Amino acid sequence: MSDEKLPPETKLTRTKRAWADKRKFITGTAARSEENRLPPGQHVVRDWPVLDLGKQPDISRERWKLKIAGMVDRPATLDWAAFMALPQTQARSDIHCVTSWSRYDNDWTGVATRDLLDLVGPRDEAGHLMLHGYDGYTTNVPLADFAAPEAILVHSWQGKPLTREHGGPVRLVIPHLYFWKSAKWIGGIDFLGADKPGFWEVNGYHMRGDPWAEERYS
Ligand SMILES: Nc1nc2c(c(=O)[nH]1)N[C@H]1C(S)=C(S)[C@@H](COP(=O)(O)O)O[C@H]1N2
Ligand SMILES: [Mo]
Repeated sequence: MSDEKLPPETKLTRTKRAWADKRKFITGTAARSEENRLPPGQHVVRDWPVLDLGKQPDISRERWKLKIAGMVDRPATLDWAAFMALPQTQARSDIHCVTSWSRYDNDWTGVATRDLLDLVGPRDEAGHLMLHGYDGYTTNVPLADFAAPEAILVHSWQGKPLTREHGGPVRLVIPHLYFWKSAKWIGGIDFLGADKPGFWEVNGYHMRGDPWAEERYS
C-alpha cells in the first residue's frame, strides 16, 4: 500500500535545507574536489618562483649521478644514460609551496618513482627516505608518499630540459606534498629504517607536509 508520506515540512527542515543549499559552514577550501584544487591558505601564481638556499649547483648531465642506498635489496648508482634508459613517464600536476603560492598544470617528463623502486627493491624495514641535493639540502619523506603514482623524478618541464635554477638536470616532484619535499639537483636517496628530519624539518617544518591537511609546521 503506498500510503507513504514525507515527514511534514517544518521550520527546521526548511532551515536545514536552506543551509545545505547555501553550503553553510563549508569553507570551500579544506577538501580537494573537482571544483577546488587549491589547498587552504594557498594562492595561485602564473610564474614559477625559484626557492633554494642561495646555492644553485652547476651539475652537467655528464657529471650527474643518483646514488640509491640504505635499506634496499639492490643499491644502485645511476648516471644520465642509465636514468634515461628507465621507462619514461609524463605527468601533469600542481605545485603547492608552503610559502603559500601554488602553480597549476606543470607538465613533467621523467622516471616515475615506482619504476625506480622496482629497480632497487626497498626492504620491509624501509619506511622513510632521506633525499639529498647537490647543494647539501636534505628532506625526509615517508616511503608511501615517495611511492605515490604521481611522484616522479623529472628532467623536463613543459617539454624542455629542467633549468638549473629549478633543479636540473634532475629533481624530484611529489605533487601531493608541499614543494619543499621535492628535492632539486637530486643526487642521493637513502632508504631509512627510522624517520629523521631533513633541513627544513629541523627548522620547524612538518615531517610529512600534506597541503590539504595544512601540515606546514611541526
Ligand atoms: N636541493 C634543494 N632542493 C630544494 C630546495 C633547496 O633549497 N635545495 N628548496 C625546496 C623548497 S623550500 C622549494 S619551495 C622548492 C622550490 O623549487 P623551485 O625553485 O623550482 O620553485 O624546492 C625545494 N627543493
Ligand atoms: Mo619552499
